[in-house]
Amino acid sequence: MAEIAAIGADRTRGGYSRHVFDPAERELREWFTTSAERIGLDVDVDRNGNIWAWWGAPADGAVVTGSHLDSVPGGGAFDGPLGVASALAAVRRLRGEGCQPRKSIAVVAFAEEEGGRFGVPCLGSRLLTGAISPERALTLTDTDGTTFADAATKAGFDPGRFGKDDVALSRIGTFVELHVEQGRGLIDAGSPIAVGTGIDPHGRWRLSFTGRGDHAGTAAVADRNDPMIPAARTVLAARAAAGHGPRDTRATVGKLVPVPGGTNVIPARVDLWLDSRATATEATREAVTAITDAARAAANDEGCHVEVTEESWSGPVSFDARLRDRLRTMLNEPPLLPTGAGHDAGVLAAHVPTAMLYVRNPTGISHSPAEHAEDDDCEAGVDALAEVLREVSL
Ligand code: HGY
Ligand code: MN
Ligand code: MN
Ligand code: MN
Repeated sequence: MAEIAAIGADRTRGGYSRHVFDPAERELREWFTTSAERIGLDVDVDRNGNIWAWWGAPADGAVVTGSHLDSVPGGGAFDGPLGVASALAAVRRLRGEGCQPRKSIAVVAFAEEEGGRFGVPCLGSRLLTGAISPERALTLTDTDGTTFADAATKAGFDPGRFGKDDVALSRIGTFVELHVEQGRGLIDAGSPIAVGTGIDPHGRWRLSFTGRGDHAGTAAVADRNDPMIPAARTVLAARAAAGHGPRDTRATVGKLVPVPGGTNVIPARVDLWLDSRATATEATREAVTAITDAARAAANDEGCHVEVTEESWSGPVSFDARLRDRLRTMLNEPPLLPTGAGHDAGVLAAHVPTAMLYVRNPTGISHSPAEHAEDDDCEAGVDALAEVLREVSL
């Protein structure tokens, strides 16, 4: 992890900003390729921008491990890269021990897991599995208006080849993702590692409020149609729809963009993005309905209009019970951990036997520079992953 500590450091927001095909992420891709080749793996980039490092010929039924290299804006150092670095370290250890796996082993880094640039999470694994159409993916745009197609072309990919990759998918016999924990479960359990049970359903919605832009100093309030007002009421409605416990319904507005965005300008439009999650689909959907109903009522009160668009949905995930229990047995019964955080493992779980390992985060905070993992807990994660790869590849 130290080797990449300077890549994508965000001087203005703190933490790291590493987004698909941007300079920082491309530097991380180079780090991954160099590190993998240094331990004797063969690196291959698939048509959807995911990078694969192979120990043994790419063959069906391989044991695959890995995670992602990209981050949220101003994110922590461990979310994603810890899984990739631990996978490389585990493979290096097994090779150093002279391990002779019967199945090929691959380390993968999936593209745009956070959706930090183009808005849809797990874009690389969704493209691989067909969970998103290439048509929709290629037209996604970033805040500069650059399309995913243009960014991919600039990075040397052929947009015409993006899409479901049955060959790559058939090669995955088992997928195990190691990830820093994004919560307090392992702090409370007093354990360095845990085995994942599943992922809460969650989605992202874009709400665009349109009103009438005007001058902040001359437009009387009585005459205003200010989209910031219904946007602000929607933020409060999100909090009102959420529960307060760690496994209750969650609703978050982390991104709100007034247009044009001048201090002395009543915005013409305000876009906000809602992230909602719960342990059950119904609860998530109920929260979103309550929030969008409140948004429409607030827009109406202010003489504004609101357009609601579902940008992504990830249904509830339960990891393969047999594989989960097999990992638990071989790792001396570490705690089991549900999570509200999405992962590429959540996308793959619908297609191949999938498991997750978590490493303790002593702050319990993630998607923030405060995210952390201690060296000896990271070591425990590599020990566990090496054990799993050794067992599952025999
Ligand atoms: O948003 C998430 O849950 C994940 O970090 N992509
Ligand atoms: Mn994340
Ligand atoms: Mn992650
Ligand atoms: Mn003026």
